[in-house]
Amino acid sequence: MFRNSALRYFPLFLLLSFHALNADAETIKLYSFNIQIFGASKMAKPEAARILADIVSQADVTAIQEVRSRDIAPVLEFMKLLPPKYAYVLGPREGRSGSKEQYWVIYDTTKLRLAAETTWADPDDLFERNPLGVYFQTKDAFDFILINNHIQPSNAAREIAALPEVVRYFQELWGEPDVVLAGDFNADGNYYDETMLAGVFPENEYHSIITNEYDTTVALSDNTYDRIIITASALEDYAGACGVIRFDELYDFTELTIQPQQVSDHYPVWAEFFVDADTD
Ligand SMILES: [Ca+2]
Ligand SMILES: [Ca+2]
Ligand SMILES: [Ca+2]
Ligand SMILES: [Ca+2]
Repeated sequence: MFRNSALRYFPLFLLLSFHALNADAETIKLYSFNIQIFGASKMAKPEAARILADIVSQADVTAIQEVRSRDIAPVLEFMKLLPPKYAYVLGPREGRSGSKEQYWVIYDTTKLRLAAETTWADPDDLFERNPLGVYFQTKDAFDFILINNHIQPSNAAREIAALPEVVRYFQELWGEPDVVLAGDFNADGNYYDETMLAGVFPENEYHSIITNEYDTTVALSDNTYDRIIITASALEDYAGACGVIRFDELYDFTELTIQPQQVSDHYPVWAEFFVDADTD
């Protein structure tokens, strides 16, 4: 009896854990990184630029926040530090004041095809920096929308509460349910009560990958400003691996003339996705 039922459940167990056990299953690595006031002065620190480029070169796609430059030259200069397989999407200059920021998405063209990109029009002016949506297709089944945000700290509760509307907009626009929300949500500390996220992104519709216990700041303070949140349909695509990249520990700063804070005040956050598990 026992033997029979054990046998009956064995194939189901194998099926469910196939991807988790198969280290060879092809995946893509997605990063989100606030690179803190990116422009000519950051590029004038070659050590900082080189570390940023080294980090981005290890991802298949990186959602970058805080490009702050009137001129595209620093962006073009940075791209030259990357292998030529990388291309990018640069959003429009966003912001209510004179201080403008652009979203930047850098992706590996051998892994991802850019299907569409556009900025949320924000008809009620809810966002300081209107989120950028980018629709990607992998060579295999997985296709998804990446939404890049940099939430305004002083208005975090209102902007974060509006994100599900942005998700639905892009889902309908491109007929694609899989959404990866990534960026600097400023969703912790004095800006935001992180326990509110569970209400904005309920478990039956969303899955939080970078959860409240992660520290995404280089400073000694412990805050989960940077987040990756996916829609429920993308849970089948999530490979279960995620984290924070502690570049202050990965690179030997005692050998350098800069401090980790001159690279950025944020750590990158990352998540890995299967390319062949997508059913929608
Ligand atoms: Ca899909
Ligand atoms: Ca936290
Ligand atoms: Ca910290
Ligand atoms: Ca899916």
